[in-house]
Amino acid sequence: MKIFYSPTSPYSNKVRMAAHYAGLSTENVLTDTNGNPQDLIASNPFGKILTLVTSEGKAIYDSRVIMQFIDRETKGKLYPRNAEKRTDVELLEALCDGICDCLLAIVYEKRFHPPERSTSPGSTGSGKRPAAASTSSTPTCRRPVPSCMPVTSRSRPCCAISNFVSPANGRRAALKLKNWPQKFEKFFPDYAQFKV
Ligand SMILES: N[C@@H](CCC(=O)N[C@@H](CS)C(=O)NCC(=O)O)C(=O)O
Repeated sequence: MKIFYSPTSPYSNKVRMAAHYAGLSTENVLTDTNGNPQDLIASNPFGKILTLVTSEGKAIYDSRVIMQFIDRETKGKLYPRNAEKRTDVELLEALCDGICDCLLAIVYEKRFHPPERSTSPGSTGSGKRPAAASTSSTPTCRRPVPSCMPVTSRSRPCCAISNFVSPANGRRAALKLKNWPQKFEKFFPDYAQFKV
């Protein structure tokens, strides 16, 4: 099983940590999407990472689809069996992914648009949404339990962006999230391997 990844991609890190946690062995192919790599584009029409290719050659893309695939492959090692708890974890994952989508949109806008065409981050929809999302009432994990692993390690960007968009909200979020990585590491001791 092969995965195209980049260490700086939050979706890549989510899936790579999940695969590691669930004990699914993968061949990891470091990929730079800027170079339009043909083997990636042949597997994912969006040319995005993370993309997984099974040993049978079936390409699977979008990190959330891959997460569900890994869960099935490992007989339910990632998500809770209880339907209500599972929905809560999937919602939390969607929330974190949504925050990452907004952050990426801001990064890409800064990277690829000349200043005169850029809108100020924070004044746009995607600039405001991560801050709102970070204080959302969506069910959240109160403890860093393993079933929350796919999403919890990505709380830090949420804190960073809300600080960027609104310093007052950001400080509150930062205080709440400050100790989260250490707590997370207790449940996922190999976290250090995935830090950029
Ligand atoms: N919804 C997708 C998002 C994937 C995504 O946006 N990946 C970024 C890297 S973090 C990417 O490949 N960007 C390159 C591009 O858009 O060309 C997922 O969850 O897999």
